[in-house]
Amino acid sequence: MTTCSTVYIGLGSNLDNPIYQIQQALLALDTLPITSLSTHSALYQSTPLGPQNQPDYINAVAVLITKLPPLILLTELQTIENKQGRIRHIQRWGPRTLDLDILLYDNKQLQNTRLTLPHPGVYERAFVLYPLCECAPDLVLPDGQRVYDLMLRCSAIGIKRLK
Ligand code: ROI
Repeated sequence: MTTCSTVYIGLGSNLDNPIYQIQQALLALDTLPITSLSTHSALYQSTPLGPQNQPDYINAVAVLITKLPPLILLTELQTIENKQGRIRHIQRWGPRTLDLDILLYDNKQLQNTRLTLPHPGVYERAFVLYPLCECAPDLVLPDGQRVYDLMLRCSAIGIKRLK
């Protein structure tokens, strides 16, 4: 018998109607096998991290309850990204139609060529921490840090919660 895991997914888009892309991705997450979408944050608009000559991003965080193991879940997320027209470019940190990152998978710590858990962005990126804290303000990372404290320490400049 496999037990259920709680997984936090970071969503991001800055191409081809980003709000629509995020809404479609939330619907797609809810249809994954042996998985349910527990909740999700509001949508946030954020200035790009990386090259500035690209549109603002729309970001959100979703909480999944799943029996899919991490690497199977990762493959499922990549399938959703590809279906929503993601093209992988050579430019590092360039614009994208849809990015789905596994931020946290229970308290797992993992480092291999395909996946690093927790996602490094969880420690410092406002566009991850603000929506994450909305979903789980009491969440504690595997190293004992509270996401709420990390959020307070990072600047809110360039990030706006959408109504
Ligand atoms: N910048 C913002 N604001 N939001 C993102 O989701 C995002 N994703 C990325 C890079 C290019 C690093 N910058 C981003 O992959």
